[in-house]
Formats: sequence, C-alpha cells, structure tokens
Amino acid sequence: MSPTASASGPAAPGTRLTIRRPDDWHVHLRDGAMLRAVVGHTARQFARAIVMPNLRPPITTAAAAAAYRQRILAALGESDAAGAPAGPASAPFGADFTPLMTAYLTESLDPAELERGQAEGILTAAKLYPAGATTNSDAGVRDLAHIGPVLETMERIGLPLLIHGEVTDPAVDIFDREAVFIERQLIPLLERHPGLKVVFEHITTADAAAFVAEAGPNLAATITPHHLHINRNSLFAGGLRPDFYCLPVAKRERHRLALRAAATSGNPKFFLGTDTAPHAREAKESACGCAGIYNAPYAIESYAAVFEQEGALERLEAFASTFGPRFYGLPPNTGSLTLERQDTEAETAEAVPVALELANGTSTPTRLVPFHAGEVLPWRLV
Ligand code: OTD
Ligand code: ZN
Ligand code: ZN
Repeated sequence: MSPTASASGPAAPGTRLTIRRPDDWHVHLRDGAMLRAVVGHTARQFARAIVMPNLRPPITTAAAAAAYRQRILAALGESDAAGAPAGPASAPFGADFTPLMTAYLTESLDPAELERGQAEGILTAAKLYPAGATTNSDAGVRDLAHIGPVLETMERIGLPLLIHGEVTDPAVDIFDREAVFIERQLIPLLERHPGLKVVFEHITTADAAAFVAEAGPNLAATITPHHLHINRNSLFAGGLRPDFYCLPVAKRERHRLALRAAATSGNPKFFLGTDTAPHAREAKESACGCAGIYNAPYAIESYAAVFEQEGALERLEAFASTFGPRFYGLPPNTGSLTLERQDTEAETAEAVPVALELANGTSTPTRLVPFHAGEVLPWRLV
C-alpha cells in the first residue's frame, strides 16, 4: 500500500494505491456469447474467481465443472486474441486468471461426486440455492434435510458450502427473507454441521453481519460492492431503476451502513465477492426485468470508493486480497494491482460509461449497463 494514501479524507489526485492482486469470491460468468463478452472484465482485476454454477442446466457434476472451466479459459483466450474488447475489458492480467469451480447442490446429488471433484482438483466449493430463491435456482434444494449426506461429506472433506441465504416462503416479506433464513435454516444447519466451512454469500442486512461476526471461525461472508453503495430507495429514485435490482434485494439504509462497517472493519470473516450478474440490457429493461447487477468492469474501483469514504483505505487490501484466500485455505496472490486517485471535479475525470457494447464472437455485441453507469469514481485502475 502506498504510504501517501491517507486513511482520513480523500487522497490527493495522482495518489497511487498498490495492493496485492485481489480475488473475487463470487461471480456469474455465464456461458457462450455472454461469457465471451464479460470474462475479460473479471480477469483484468482478479487473479481468481469463484464461479457460480447457476447455468441452464446447472453445473452438478465434476465433469460439467471441468468442461465449463475449459470454456471459460477458451473465452478468455478469444477475448485476448480479438484485441481489446469494447469497454474497459482489455486484459493485462487475463492470461493468468484461474476460475475456481463450484457444483450446484440438488436433492439428487451423489456425495461421491463432490468428493471426486475435489480430489481431482476441479471443485473448490459447492453452492446451496434454496429452490426458487434467485436466478436459475429452481433445481436447488427444497429442504436441507434432504441433503444431509452431502453436507456430512463436505464437512468431512473440507469442501466449503456457499449459501444463498434467503428463505423462499412467499409469506415472508422479501426484505425479511435473509434475516428469517438465519433463524430458520442457518442456525440449525451450523448446529448439525459444526465442522462445515460456510460462506454466507452477498449479505445484505445488519442481522447477517452481526450473526457472522459472532459465529465461530467456520462461518464467513462475502459482501458485494452494490450492497455497500445502494439501499432500497435507490431502486425507486426518480422512477423504477432496473439496473439496481438484484437478489437479495438492497435493504434499508441502516443495513447498508452495517455492511460498510463490517467490510471495512478488518474482521477476516468478511471478504470480497462481487456477485457480478450480467443480464443483457433488453432483459433488465423489460416488463419482468431480470435480477442482477453487472459490476465486474469497475469492481475494485467501486470497493475503493467505499473504503475511502469510510476512512479505511488501508484495509482494502486485506478485504480484497487476504481474507478470502485465508478462509478458503489457498495462498494469497503474488502479483499486484495499482489504483490511481483522479480529480473527480476535473474536466478530464473519466466517468463510467453509461452502457457497454461488448464483442462476443457473434455479429451482435452484448449490451450491458455497468454498475455506476455515468458516475465518476475516485479511484481508477492503472
Ligand atoms: N443475484 N442475480 C443472479 C444471481 C445473484 O443471488 C445471486 O447470487 C443471477 O443473475 O445469476 C441476482 O440478482
Ligand atoms: Zn445468491
Ligand atoms: Zn450470485
């Protein structure tokens, strides 16, 4: 970290901040043309990423995860070969990007499949989607009691369980579904499997932040950039804002503030996971718009803005680059990444594009609206 970066108040324009190269512990890279369009954005910042398995059909076997990993690496090669893809995707680091694969838990999954996938070096974790909780989760788990043997195996072999923590009971208000999940599902699960490593993904509430902070060392949480920036008012600011719609949905301001406190606290149980979830602009801006925020293009810049605003820039590196690998039992990266403070008031300040048209190997580019569209972020990747 640059000694000139100030922990109190904004840094002077031109100040540089160098951190160990970060990892993203929660991404949706999709497949096919969308994969080719987006993968460079993640690879240019992050050395590794935990890749979510919610494709159609979902990734439920080690073989499917291995094949998907090959498609990701091939897509990265193609986006490099095609020169700089439109937007900020030119991938200075792309060549050494490692996708970390996950399996999608279903009620019919054979525990031996996970054991084999881990032994073969294909699977880094498995993902629990309560059926119906989010995009492509209908094949997920209806009742945790139905996957007891799977969870026992994961506990025994040390394969982390990544959880989308929301109840799906339609009688529970959507803004309460995470807090209710803790009481109804998570507490009993942790009691049944005290040795299981669990990541409570994309937490959105003060309840979740407090629960994770107080729980034992086997429970950690990822926090997205968008849940640190927006609250539920943002969804309706001046009209309906589909680009701020994601699951779990943003909550009240007090929850956003609690997440900021957790992320910048220096507590190793909280680490970076963007939950970047691209949907084509047409699919977001529709009568039934898809959930998901595309934050990969400016992810580290987005987090840096929060850490600066909280006077905690000196803790960005640990959150982004140290705590995640420590929880997963992986070595931290050796490379580095440098950000530069820009003068946000200057005419020359670079704004986030209002829309991206990304090359994807077909004749029609993929149109996406990046998180922070049109905003000037204080820190830019060098
Ligand atoms: N949330 N969208 C998606 C996934 C996430 O719950 C999530 O992890 C998606 O589109 O895959 C979203 O809003
Ligand atoms: Zn989720
Ligand atoms: Zn996700």
